[in-house]
Amino acid sequence: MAKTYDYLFKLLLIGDSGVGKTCVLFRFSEDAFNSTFISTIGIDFKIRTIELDGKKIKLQIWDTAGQERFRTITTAYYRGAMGIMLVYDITNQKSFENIRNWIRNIEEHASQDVEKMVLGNKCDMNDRRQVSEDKGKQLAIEYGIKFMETSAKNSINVENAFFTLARDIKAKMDRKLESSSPSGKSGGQKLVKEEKPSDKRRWRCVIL
Ligand SMILES: Nc1nc2c(ncn2[C@@H]2O[C@H](COP(=O)(O)OP(=O)(O)OP(=O)(O)O)[C@@H](O)[C@H]2O)c(=O)[nH]1
Ligand SMILES: [Mg+2]
Repeated sequence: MAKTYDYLFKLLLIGDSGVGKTCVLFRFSEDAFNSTFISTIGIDFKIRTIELDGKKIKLQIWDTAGQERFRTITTAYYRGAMGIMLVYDITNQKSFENIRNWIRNIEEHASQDVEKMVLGNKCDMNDRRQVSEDKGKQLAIEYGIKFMETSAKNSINVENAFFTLARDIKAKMDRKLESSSPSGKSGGQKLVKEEKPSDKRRWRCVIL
């Protein structure tokens, strides 16, 4: 049977409640938008397979609840993430200030070399803007991570954001595969050769 994907990337969406994480993911996975706010309970996920450099990348994207009461559950998902989207709402200053706290959570609970990206969502609501695009850029520069303003509603930069994050993860993984021996360890991740009698030989990256 044909292999359905070459890589599996686990991504995570975090940020305050109401910033639009679920909507961003819904736009990316179903190309649709819903203006009714149904706050996420705990955690949920969607799958979308994309293609990069002729390789099929299966994205398993975990959508976390922003509400404080779910923090224990959602934090448990940080460790397995290869990429994390930090989302704030450009019409909500507090959600932007909290990005620093979300980054601290990542530093505490995620793998050290996790790829990160900051998204300033709801950029369709310029008239209600509380955070300038420049402020977003500055913050991202300070932490050395990429930044984009998005709109799940008007479908601005959503594809771009996920493709960029996936490309960065793939580039990092390819670099590691090139520079490591099968028993080599790098940055907490061990590269192992997976051999199954029925399957072709392939490389797999496991987080230890
Ligand atoms: N105008 C506009 N509204 C948006 C956008 N994205 C989300 N919203 C609205 O913002 C509200 C919250 O969106 P959600 O995606 O549910 O927020 P969330 O971050 O998942 O919230 P939690 O699940 O509680 O953490 C909803 O009413 C959405 O319709 C956007 O890009 N533009
Ligand atoms: Mg949600």
